[in-house]
Amino acid sequence: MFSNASSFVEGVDIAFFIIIGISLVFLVGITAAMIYFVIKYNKKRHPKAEPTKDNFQLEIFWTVIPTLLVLGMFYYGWVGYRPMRIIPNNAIPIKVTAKMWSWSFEYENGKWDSLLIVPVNKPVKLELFSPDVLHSLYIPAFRIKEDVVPGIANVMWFKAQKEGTYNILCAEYCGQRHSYMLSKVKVLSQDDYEKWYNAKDTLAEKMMPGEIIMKKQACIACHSTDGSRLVGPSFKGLYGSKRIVLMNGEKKEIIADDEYIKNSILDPNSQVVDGFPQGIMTNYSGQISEDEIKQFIEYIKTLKDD
Ligand SMILES: [Cu+2]
Repeated sequence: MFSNASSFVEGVDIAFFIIIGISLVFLVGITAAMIYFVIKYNKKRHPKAEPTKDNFQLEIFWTVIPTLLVLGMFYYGWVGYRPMRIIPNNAIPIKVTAKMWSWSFEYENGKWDSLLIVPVNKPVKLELFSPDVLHSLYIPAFRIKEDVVPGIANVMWFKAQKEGTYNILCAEYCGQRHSYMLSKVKVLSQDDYEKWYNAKDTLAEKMMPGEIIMKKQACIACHSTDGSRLVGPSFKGLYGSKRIVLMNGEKKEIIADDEYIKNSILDPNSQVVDGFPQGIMTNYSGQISEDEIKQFIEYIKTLKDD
């Protein structure tokens, strides 16, 4: 009956179906009773009202039964929920960064990816981190969801039980591109996982340090590198170009040089390019070092107009 994609599926689904089942019984029962009473106590058939008072048996009945039902719902909810809060000591720790509007996953050996890659049948602990606003990591197939709160070190864990690929969504409205804040969990066999984990990151080796920073910092959630328009201006052809920015409400022409790019990272809303939404970008001071900004600018220089 259950997909068993994670070890939580059964417990959560049982609680879900019990609550839905009880609700359905009440929906049908109450509706049927209403219709029955409307017919039976219709004025033509029953012209004189006869109020009922103090029915001790009935009062006991409607106190005890609902109490047992809600306690039952609580019990199954608790049984399904409790294991989610008990994290096994041997769980593989993965640091999750949720940022407007992308996910990144960092492993113990420094490896990182925009996909969550995990071995099958091994507990995995996700340490949730957000530098900007509230997000929520939601993996429907695993029946888990947890808020990612700036300033709070939330954790969640799971044990995937079936190889395959499952959706990750952000379940907390976090701004303009919230609905694009998607990723996937890839559940691999132990062997494939180890191969992936220990493999040299050939893709990262081919990238300039600045490009890796750009991906890690999720700049590409809002800025393209191919000239297409997203939430913010594209990086393509940016370096050295002239642009009109709004500074303190006034339009001003500037050249996109090192100083401008650095300022756009550390204090982005002091100079938003004319025609783009104001006040959307969070400032990255404290999240990116001076050296990283330099490497980033070196990379931006390579994105020339055709
Ligand atoms: Cu989000």
